Amino acid sequence: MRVLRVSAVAVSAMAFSLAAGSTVRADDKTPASITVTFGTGNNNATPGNTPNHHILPQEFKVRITRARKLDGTVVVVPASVNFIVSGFHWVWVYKDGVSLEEVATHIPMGAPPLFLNYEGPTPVVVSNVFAKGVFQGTQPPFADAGLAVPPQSGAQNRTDSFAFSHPGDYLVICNVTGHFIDGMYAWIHVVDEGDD
Ligand SMILES: [Cu+2]
Repeated sequence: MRVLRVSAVAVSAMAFSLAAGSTVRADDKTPASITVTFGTGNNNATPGNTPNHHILPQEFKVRITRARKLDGTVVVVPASVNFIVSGFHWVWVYKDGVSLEEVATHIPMGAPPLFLNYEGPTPVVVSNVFAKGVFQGTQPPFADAGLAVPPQSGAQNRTDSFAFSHPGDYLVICNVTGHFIDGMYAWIHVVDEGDD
């Protein structure tokens, strides 16, 4: 019985080493994916809503990794950022090299428009936006807003996932101008495996 138990341990240890050898392993200093809070508008609606207008964490790092397909081919796996979007927001991620100052200085004078929609100095030839999240519609009516005051809708709440295949420093903002003015922006630092 004792011999059997030792054998079982040996077999499971061997199975573990086989499993470990079947994937491309990286150290765990920087995650390959991260979950980011993009607004918290479900339970903190207040006049002005400033407490809702934040991205958490405001600065973070994710890594590009490698993995093996079933046939053994090694492939690049993009770094992944999963925004949990709660309430009326719109994720816009700018390309590497676009600064916070550049975007902030293009907020129009006077009453801020509902959406900033800044894609580079006009005339825009090539957009400086890397990727946009799902357009949530135009405030205020949502199909199932119901009778809640203020109106709330499950349709506003979603996950927007983005993949990054190239290292860089990416600015992400909420494209709702008033939210951006309230500080709704963050920095995504994408590193390649072994670069951090
Ligand atoms: Cu927002």
